[in-house]
Amino acid sequence: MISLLHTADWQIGRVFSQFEPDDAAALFEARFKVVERLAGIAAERKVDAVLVAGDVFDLQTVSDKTIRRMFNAMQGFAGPWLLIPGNHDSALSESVWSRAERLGAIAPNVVCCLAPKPHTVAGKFVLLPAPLTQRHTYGDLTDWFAAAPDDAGLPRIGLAHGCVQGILSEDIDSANPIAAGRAGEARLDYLALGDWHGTRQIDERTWYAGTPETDRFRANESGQALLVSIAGAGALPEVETVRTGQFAWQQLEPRLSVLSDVDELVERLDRIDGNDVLQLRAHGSCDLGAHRKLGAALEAARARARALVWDGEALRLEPTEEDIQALHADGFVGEALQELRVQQADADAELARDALLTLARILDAQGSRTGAGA
Ligand SMILES: [Mn+2]
Repeated sequence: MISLLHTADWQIGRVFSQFEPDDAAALFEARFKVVERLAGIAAERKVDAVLVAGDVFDLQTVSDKTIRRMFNAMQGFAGPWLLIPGNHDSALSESVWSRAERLGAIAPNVVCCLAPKPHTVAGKFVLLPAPLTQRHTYGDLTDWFAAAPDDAGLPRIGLAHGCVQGILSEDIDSANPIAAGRAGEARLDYLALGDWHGTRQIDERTWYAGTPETDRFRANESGQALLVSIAGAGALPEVETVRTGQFAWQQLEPRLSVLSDVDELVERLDRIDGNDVLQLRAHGSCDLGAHRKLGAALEAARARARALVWDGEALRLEPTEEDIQALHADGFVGEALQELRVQQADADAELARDALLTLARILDAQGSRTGAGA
């Protein structure tokens, strides 16, 4: 019986420049923390090894400090860690891996598999790694697995990074291809894959672990790792998913047309907490009162969320007659307001909406100062 913790796509050193600096820093930090959690799970479940299926680092140019911190984060599990490079951290002649070696950052229980040759791990299984030595390859690096000899009837475990052909990609020219059916053809007991950021089963012996900490919107089933148990050579693996991620990334595209739509969105915003990373792109239209309510809910949510990106470009502001009257805009300002309402339907819609919003905001603020607007 062997047990393995399969993970991939740590993308250590990833910079989240689409967010505000404090949020970006926390998300950068979360990628080290999840490695510590993985080490904790491996120790607690007493696995025989941890397999990391590539894209351990996000970039070849991460700092020396980042390299050291990554290996430090693995210290909670003293058993074997087996890593391969992926397309982001491929084993070029000068790479993040050769730098880690020079820094002396790699603990003796950590094996960075930079060449395609079998490793017998702790006398318990044979690991067949398919490291990427360049960012893109067009040959299948797992081709050699079938010819690798058996070792005293030990389970055969493959470790690779790329795209299973015909399943994740119909394109036969896609980079870093892995033949469908490789596990069966190469007599593997389990094939541990990386590159796809969500957990995904390909066949009864082949899985993508997904990234243990979500790093993008539209990464379904990410934020987990796989605990794999194999009774012995030839037995089918039992695979259990384990939750590892802290942050929940969600992308919402609410369409607002009636007041209850706004209320629903405000309720959703009120439930946001510090583990939410949210992107909101609103469509449709709302009146001034609803817009004010939404604005207040957004500001409050922004201070609670880990990150919140609001895109209101496609949201039209449609002040009602009451809105306009409540602004007490008459004469020239009143006419300008009416004109901007009309122009929102035209080519300069964006400009008109911004102008309308600005004007409404100014009038609103003046109104509340003089007590007229309430
Ligand atoms: Mn990749």
